[in-house]
Amino acid sequence: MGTRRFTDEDPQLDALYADLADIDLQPLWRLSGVLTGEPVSRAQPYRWRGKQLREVGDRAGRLVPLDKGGDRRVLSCANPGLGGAPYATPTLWAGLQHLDGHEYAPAHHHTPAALRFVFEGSGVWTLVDGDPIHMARGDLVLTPSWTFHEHHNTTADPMMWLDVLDVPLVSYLESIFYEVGPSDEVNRRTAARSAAEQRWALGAGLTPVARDLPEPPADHSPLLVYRWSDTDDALRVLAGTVERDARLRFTDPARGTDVMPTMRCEMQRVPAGRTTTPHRQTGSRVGAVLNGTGTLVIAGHEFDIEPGDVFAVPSWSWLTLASETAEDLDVFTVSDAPVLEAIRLYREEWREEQQ
Ligand code: 1HN
Repeated sequence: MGTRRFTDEDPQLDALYADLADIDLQPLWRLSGVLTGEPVSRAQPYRWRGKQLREVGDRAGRLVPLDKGGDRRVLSCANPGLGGAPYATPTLWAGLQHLDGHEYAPAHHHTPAALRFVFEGSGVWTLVDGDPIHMARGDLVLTPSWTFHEHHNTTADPMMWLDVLDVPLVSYLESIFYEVGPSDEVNRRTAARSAAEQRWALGAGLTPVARDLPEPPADHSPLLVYRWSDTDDALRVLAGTVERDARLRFTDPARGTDVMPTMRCEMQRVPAGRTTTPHRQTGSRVGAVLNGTGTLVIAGHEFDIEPGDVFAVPSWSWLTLASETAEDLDVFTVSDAPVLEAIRLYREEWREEQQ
């Protein structure tokens, strides 16, 4: 008997429960919580402080060497509601990666998709299937499922960035595959502009046409990096036209869809002194503060935020962002919304305040 045994005062019913347990069956009429009126998340609304992440990241950099085996020096944001799992939300991994000056993290690939978001610094190159992508502050870099990726630091200074992956989702679906790179060769290539940008970041709405151009990959955006200068310009223009906050979605330039099948990436600018309309959606989100300070309210829990902070928003939890008056608040978010949309479970709503 491996399953739960229910009991009852009626000896006949009790005997039934004993027999059910013997053959690993459970009576639905005794189970509670199978269906809830609306989503209930085990994840807690949570905020990790950028200052603390930087401090412990630096210490890990001094104490923990990078092994040759493809290891990464990563500190995972572990949501206290998730029973000790190293996950920020039930579907998303968020972690801070530290690469020392001149260090090299060798190539590997895995079925979980990853993205990098840079809070500060520059000088690390991530090679995605050999294409060298320079990483700098505010950049979003994609390493889609099963693409080989390696990181190397050309400077003498350490660099840290945020990694977000769909590891918990792929793990739950029992579909993790992982392999180290095809050779031990250390590839320290650099390039002024990645091949992906030379083809897919020519300018808004401009797509190259030639007989010999390969088709874009079917499963993810062919553009592997979204530069902060472009995002910042777009936010500035958009913020000038909206009442409250400007929100941009990072999209596949070939198809207009989300950048990867499992993760939606957005950047939100809350102009100085403004507050967003409370919003909630099914599925969970991870947020990262790039600029500005303010207040974050998740399901009634209030957190002050500043650059470098990372936060977790559980499914169906109201989220409000308020910037302080001094400067604009720029927040990067990742959600599992493309997955929920694909299986028709996505819902969202805004709460218009009564005034
Ligand atoms: C991974 O492969 C990287 O390659 C970073 O940089 C974080 C977290 C969980 C599993 C694999 C990387 C990761 C990871």
